[in-house]
Amino acid sequence: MKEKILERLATAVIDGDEDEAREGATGALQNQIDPLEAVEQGLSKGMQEVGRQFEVGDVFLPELLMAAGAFNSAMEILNPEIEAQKKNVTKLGTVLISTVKGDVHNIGKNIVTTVLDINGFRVVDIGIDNSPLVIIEEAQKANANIIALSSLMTTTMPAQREVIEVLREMNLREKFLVMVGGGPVTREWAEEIGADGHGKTAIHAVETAKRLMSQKS
Ligand code: B12
Repeated sequence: MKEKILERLATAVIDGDEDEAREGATGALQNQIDPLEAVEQGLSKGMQEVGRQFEVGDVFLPELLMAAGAFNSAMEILNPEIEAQKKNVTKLGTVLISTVKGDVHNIGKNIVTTVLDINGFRVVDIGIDNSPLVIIEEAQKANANIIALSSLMTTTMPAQREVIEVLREMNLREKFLVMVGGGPVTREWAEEIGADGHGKTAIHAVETAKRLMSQKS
């Protein structure tokens, strides 16, 4: 049953079918499937497949947009349930999150924001396509402990490095922990650019953020 529902969610994203995605999400909740599992094992699996089809030229931009629409329709139903898992703990720290300059992908960043939030972090999400200076200014305004940078394209990964370089130039590198993530981002990349941590998934982002905060104190 569970496998069927997760597959239904994946297929709804692949087909870019918003109604089907909403129904699949409702079905997941009715069957007590953990909403985060529905995201990671259902919707995201479908999105990976759409990405693969796009890469080999089987689908084009309109299909990506439709897939994103279906993904977000399901999220509207799953989000309240994800947020209901919110733990009433003292805030663990503040995270300023942004997708980097030149990059408009926000689905993964939004999930990371929600999952950090329900796990006790105060999260300030400044959206997409922000320059290093804007990210750093906003991090200062928010009094952030961690700057989290999302990048979905190999072409925008260098913008993560740029944020770290500008922090150094402004003598602010010690003030913020920097965590990077997004599809093509690896541990090796994080080490190469001198980030403090990285995460492959939203759950991993929470583990990394907690580890960074505990190392700090
Ligand atoms: C949906 C999508 C779009 C949508 C985005 C809609 C939206 N609102 O976000 C639209 C249609 C707008 C789009 C546009 C483009 N896209 Co696009 N897109 C995708 C697709 C299919 C899925 C991305 C996604 O949402 N995944 C689902 C989420 C849940 O996963 P995720 O983002 O990876 O996030 C998870 C983790 O990575 C992690 N995470 C994410 N961020 C962070 C941050 C931190 C700090 C941490 C710790 C963790 C973390 O946690 C998340 C949850 O577990 C990918 C394919 C792929 N394999 O990723 C291509 C892809 C990213 N796109 C691609 C391209 C080329 C483009 C365009 C240039 C196409 C064009 N010709 O215009 C434009 C770029 C516009 C721009 N300037 O940014 C390429 C990039 C290739 C490259 N160079 O690397 C990809 C890889 C497709 C491909 N295989 O070719 N795209």
